[in-house]
Amino acid sequence: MEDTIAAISTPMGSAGIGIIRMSGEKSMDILKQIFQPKKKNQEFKSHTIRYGHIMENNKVIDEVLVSVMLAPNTYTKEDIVEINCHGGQVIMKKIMKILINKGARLAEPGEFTKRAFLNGRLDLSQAEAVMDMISAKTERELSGFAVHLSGELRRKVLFLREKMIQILANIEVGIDYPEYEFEGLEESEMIAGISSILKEVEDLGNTYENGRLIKDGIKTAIIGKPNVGKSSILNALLRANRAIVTDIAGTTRDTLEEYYYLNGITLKLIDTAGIRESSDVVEKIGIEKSIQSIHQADLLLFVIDSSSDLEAEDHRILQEIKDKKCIFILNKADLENKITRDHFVADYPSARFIETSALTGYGISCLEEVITELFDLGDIESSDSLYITNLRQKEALVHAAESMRNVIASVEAGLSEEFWAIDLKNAYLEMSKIIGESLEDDVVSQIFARFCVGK
Ligand SMILES: Nc1nc2c(ncn2[C@@H]2O[C@H](COP(=O)(O)OP(=O)(O)O)[C@@H](O)[C@H]2O)c(=O)[nH]1
Ligand SMILES: [Mg+2]
Repeated sequence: MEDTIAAISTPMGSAGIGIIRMSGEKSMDILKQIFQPKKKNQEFKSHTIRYGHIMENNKVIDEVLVSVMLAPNTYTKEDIVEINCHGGQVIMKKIMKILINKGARLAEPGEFTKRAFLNGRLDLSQAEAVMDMISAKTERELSGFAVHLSGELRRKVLFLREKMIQILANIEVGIDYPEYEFEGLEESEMIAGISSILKEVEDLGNTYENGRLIKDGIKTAIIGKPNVGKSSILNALLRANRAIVTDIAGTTRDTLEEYYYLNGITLKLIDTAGIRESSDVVEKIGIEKSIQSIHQADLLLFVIDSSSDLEAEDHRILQEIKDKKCIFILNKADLENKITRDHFVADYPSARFIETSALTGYGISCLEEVITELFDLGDIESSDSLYITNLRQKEALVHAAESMRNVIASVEAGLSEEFWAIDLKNAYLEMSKIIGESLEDDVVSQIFARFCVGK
């Protein structure tokens, strides 16, 4: 952390402005060596912007604006200098080279935010929210991360931890001063206290499912036998000719994935190879992948050609999709129909049925309505509630809940208080991991390594 780090913080390419950022003790020193302000003989005041030129060997490299932010009120809590230069790749790389010649080091991915975390300006849940906000794909996703960034998750974790500590303190008194006739918590009070915390921990953990759907998208596999119109449905939803459509069965041989944004929700649409018996090696692998997609999907769009009778392949797929959230799409509604929902309702009473024609676009908006209804994740305005979006946080909550269940089991089994305390401390540590306390250094490094350079 003693190094002064530098990175290009804006995307590489051609843009009006590019920003190069520097953080660390030597930032000001380096700046003074390379920057010639228009108004000379003026002190650099914190949180001000100066106009001038970046110079090398008395030659002007670029005309720039420089923001100076002195420790400790900065993003990293260190001295930060931001150079707003012209946004060309050559210029930005040139200035970076000069900074490095003067003693700065190229920042690692996420290193500015890592410093913000290590210097105590952000907790880990907030640091993760910073990166998530940068990669957010929908407004709803964004608002969820904004809640994390504001420290809401941190406050919740601290609140639950505090409750654990109070109970722990009661247990420890009993352990440390057994000679006192200390009136600790009754066992029933103890169980009630832990149970209520446990409930909150579990509730928070359960928000992961929605959080995951919002963040990663609803995995939606379009399945069916060959030639029923799966790829055509994908194209109709995307309003683009993304997948190849022909009347030759077996055209789609590999799965194809596309993100699709619908009323604030994100679908990860997966077009699959039609499921049938095949001797073609490549097609066979594709079909294997289709079956896998069925099992991994959050939602299935089962496409049926309503103009022809059901075949063995349809029945095979019907077997695979039991217990899955599924919309039956009766496609080719523009042709004379042979199959209607009546063929399925008896066996799939909770399934949804939609008639479509991928050819004419009939029924597509109805399909979109049903998908929106099925995944009612709340509208954007009301989505400022707290939910967990990453697996790391979810796992910590699951472990904390496990430990608390162990405490309850120990109390009920009449084990001594030492056992209660061990598990409760463990639950406390797991909660701490969410905000980045009691995490090992290499785990922290791994988390930040996923960030982008310059943030
Ligand atoms: N009449 C009619 N033909 C369709 C419809 N949807 C797809 N098709 C045709 O059916 C054939 C197979 O379509 P495709 O999307 O490749 O099916 P896939 O094998 O399930 O992906 C193509 O010739 C499409 O033009 C539809 O709604 N009505
Ligand atoms: Mg296809």
